[in-house]
Amino acid sequence: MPDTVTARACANIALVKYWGKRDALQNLPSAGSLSLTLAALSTETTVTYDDALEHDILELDGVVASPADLGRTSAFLDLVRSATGVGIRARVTSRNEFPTASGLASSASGYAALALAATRAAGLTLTERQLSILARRGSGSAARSVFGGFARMRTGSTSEEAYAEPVASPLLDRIRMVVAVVGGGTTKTHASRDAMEHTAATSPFYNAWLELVPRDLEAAEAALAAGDLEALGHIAEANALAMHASAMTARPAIFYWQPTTLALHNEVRGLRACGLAAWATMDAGPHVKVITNDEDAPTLAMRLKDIEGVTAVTISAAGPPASVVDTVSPISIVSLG
Ligand code: 2P0
Repeated sequence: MPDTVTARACANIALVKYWGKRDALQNLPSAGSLSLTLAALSTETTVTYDDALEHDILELDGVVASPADLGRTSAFLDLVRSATGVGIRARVTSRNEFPTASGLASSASGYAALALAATRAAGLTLTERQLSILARRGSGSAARSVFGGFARMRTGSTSEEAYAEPVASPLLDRIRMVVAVVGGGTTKTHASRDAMEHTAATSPFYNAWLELVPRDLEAAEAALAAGDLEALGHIAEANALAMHASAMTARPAIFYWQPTTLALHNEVRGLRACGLAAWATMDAGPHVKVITNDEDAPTLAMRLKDIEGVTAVTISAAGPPASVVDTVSPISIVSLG
């Protein structure tokens, strides 16, 4: 059994958002979702099981993790331990290779990389589908980061049916996302886990959101199949705005927008009116991600970085699936020594 495994996974940005659960314990989503995995936003995670440890240890970006982050990671590792029957505690080191101070730290890439490293280090090789189901238990969006390119999340009627799977599209090679970071990543936001629960519980628009998602998914998948970036972009932008409308109408409201967020949306709409491929999406924070193509991405990046309050701009192509990057087994340690 290898002792130490390092895995890498990329974050993903949803084109049709996941916003609400039907079962918080199993982390089952209320509706499907559709995403693009991004090469520029990756996480590398190393897991070592060590029988000398009395409890799990977690280091995030070079710093000892908070008790809350450690607790969530330990609960996730318990799922792996119960699957393997191995009770040994683990040392987990995770590093986000994201644009500096981006505030885009992602549970999606984090739990996808952890699911892969933790199972392989325990001697367990899961299928991609099993890995996606396991990653979902850590974070719903992580189920999608097991895959590269476009991924569709299924709601399923049981835990075993709630997994992501890759979606082929002729758009894969030329689609780009331009990520515009607002406020240097320092802006405090509501954690998405609590925010989606609060929205589902209190927004009068939440049912409308749930009715919309299957329609947007069907239209987005048709656009992917047809290679129609314009149709995909319009659906993604409208879907993100609908998600935010449901959050804003929660009581009390969850409001992720900053003045710079609105300025970015206006710029994207203006550039689109001038003929550029540009559609905005955003998640549980003030940052704006612009769906575009390889040709228009550099122009967009130049325009967006000049907007007041934008602190970083990154262009990303589609990213690869989660993968093991390094394995150190006890045998190789002996032979090296
Ligand atoms: C998404 N988000 O589809 C949506 C859009 C944020 C806004 O998935 O509670 O951190 O861990 O399952 O995965 C963020 O939610 O939530 C998210 P949990 P997660 O990307």
